[in-house]
Amino acid sequence: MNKYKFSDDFVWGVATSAYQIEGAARADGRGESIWDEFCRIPGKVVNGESGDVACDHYHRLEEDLDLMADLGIKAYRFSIAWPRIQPDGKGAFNEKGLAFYERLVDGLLKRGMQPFATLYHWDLPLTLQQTQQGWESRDTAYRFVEYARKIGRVFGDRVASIATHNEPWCTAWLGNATGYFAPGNESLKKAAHVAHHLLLSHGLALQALRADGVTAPLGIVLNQSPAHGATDSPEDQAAASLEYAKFVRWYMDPLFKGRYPNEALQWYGDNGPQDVIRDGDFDIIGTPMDFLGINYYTRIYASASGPKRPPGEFGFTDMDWEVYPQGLTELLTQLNADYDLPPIFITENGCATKDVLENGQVQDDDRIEFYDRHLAALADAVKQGVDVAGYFAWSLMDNFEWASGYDKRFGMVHVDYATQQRTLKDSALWYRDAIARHALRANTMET
Ligand code: IFM
Repeated sequence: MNKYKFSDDFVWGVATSAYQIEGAARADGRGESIWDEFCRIPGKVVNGESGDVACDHYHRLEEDLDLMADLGIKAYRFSIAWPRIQPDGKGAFNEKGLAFYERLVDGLLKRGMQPFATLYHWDLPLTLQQTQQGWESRDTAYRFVEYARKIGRVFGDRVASIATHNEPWCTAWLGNATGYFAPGNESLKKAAHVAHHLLLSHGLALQALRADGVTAPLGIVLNQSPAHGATDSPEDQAAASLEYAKFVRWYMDPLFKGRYPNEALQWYGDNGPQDVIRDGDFDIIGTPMDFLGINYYTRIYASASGPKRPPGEFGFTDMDWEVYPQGLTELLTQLNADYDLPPIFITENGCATKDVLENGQVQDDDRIEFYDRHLAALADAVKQGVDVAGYFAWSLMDNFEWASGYDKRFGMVHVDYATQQRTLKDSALWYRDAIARHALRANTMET
């Protein structure tokens, strides 16, 4: 028996999102999103870049699907751009936008890959932001349900799963507390209100999709990390506990326990969600899910005396995030102990590295090492009883990394943005091999 052999039905996938790869920002009736607008604000995105063209995936769909099939990918996690489907976020649906995702879903199925759809990966139709302050408004949750139901009606019997939201923490916190992401608000209260409406929209959408007879498994995707104090001091330990409550429990507790964590509520004080919570909301939010998606990149390293650099035993990525594979095992076993969970998918995991394309090759050994160690950490969690059904590498290809523009490369496929040429990095070849063998590199295996 080798130590890191995965079960035959383990889902090996790759992930992307619409705004980060599609480009074709004005094609076929697509409406504008808050990210189109945000990218136009000077200073918000590195080099003033945007997703206008990105990887031009919209026009290169067949080529990209072939590439995935050649790698032996079993499942593809993508997001649907709400502004392509419903340009103003309410009212008429856009048949041409739907047709693109029909080609995508059918193209995956034809090639034997499972489509894992996400409804919202941050590209809110701009009209909803301009006319009703986007997710600050409870009504946006109902607009989301309308859009979700349309997707359910068209794709509900063809996709392998539907996730409502990708990383609501990013939408709420980075978009509304720090202003680092669209729409660029800097208000704690707005962030708390937005988070509540995102959770509400998730529960409402699940109920509506089920009532409509959608058979695909339904869930949500959360970005999560374990939190460690920089020292054993009670102050640092308390700081870690608070960060965990704000980052992980703020979403997990409402979804699985019907409340926000007190520790974080106290920290928010008057800026919390209390003004927008209505009777019955937690029952809606807690609607049972068929799966939970977890995106894992690094751990939280907390100190009561301000930011401290973690030790970085395995180094740091090009985002300057600490590589901390064992955090994935810790996170998964902790969640398993704290909540009554449905099956889990690791819906994103990966790293940005400084890749160089030379003689048609990208030697991204650090990325291979990263994937290898994290998959081993995942396997350790499975051994300890956590039900993990699959893993999606972030990302299939280099793409628009939000406020970091095109500077940060997360792909296992290199994209030359001037020519749109795709080149398999060494990590893609390694992944192809891992999928074929259902196992990791020889050096992490116990024979
Ligand atoms: O690129 C992002 C993705 O959109 C959401 N999860 C984290 C990735 C890397 O930052």
